Amino acid sequence: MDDTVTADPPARVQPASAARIGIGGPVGSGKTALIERLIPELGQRGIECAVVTNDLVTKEDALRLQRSGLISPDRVRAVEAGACPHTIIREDPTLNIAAADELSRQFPGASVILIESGGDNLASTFSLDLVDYWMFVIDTAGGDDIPRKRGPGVVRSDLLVINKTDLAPHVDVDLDLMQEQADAVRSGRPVILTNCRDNQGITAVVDQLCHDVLFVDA
Ligand SMILES: Nc1nc2c(ncn2[C@@H]2O[C@H](COP(=O)(O)OP(=O)(O)OP(=O)(O)O)[C@@H](O)[C@H]2O)c(=O)[nH]1
Ligand SMILES: [Mg+2]
Repeated sequence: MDDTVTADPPARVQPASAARIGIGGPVGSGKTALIERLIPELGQRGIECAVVTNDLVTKEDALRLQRSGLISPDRVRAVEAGACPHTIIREDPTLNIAAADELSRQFPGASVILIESGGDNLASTFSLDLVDYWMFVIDTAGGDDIPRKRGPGVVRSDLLVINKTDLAPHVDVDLDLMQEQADAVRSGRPVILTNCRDNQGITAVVDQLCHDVLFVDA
């Protein structure tokens, strides 16, 4: 008698779903500029991505990325936020979840979906129903007192990016002090300085994402 136990066929291996990474921050701090720098750096490491943008009543940022030549235009979706950009990333993120789901279905090889919030104030945060991880982007020209003001984005984001370091000397910002004050309110969560104009600090951001959210060696 054949007493071999026939095992159930192995469950189909599901591709790990794409990590959803939110990018929030005040108007003009450099969220889209950061995405423009992250896409090639991720690509060099073999990490495919797709992008969801949120603008108030236009598709400006999506069009900018689609025309950039950095990413296939069909990997970029625009969500129009209407009057309150934070509402659709926090209170009711349904539209953003639908856009990210659609990109995941269409591009199963994508490991990362970057979700740019519409530019908002220091209080904006992401719903954890929408993202696995979120960055908050501020810039030196917004003032070195921003970390001291302890807004939720500065304090609670997984990664704080202080962009436009090139402008610091022109706006009398002491970068070391700004970083020190940011560190002081973040209970050990990371802070990275970037200059998206000259592509500085981007490697450090991608290293951090690889370590914290993609779980691949940097
Ligand atoms: N000097 C300098 N300018 C930058 C840097 N990063 C972005 N900018 C400029 O800052 C302006 C705003 O950048 P965006 O990337 O559009 O900012 P954003 O946060 O996406 O803006 P919204 O989506 O409108 O909230 C643009 O003119 C960028 O060229 C930087 O590191 N240094
Ligand atoms: Mg933008």
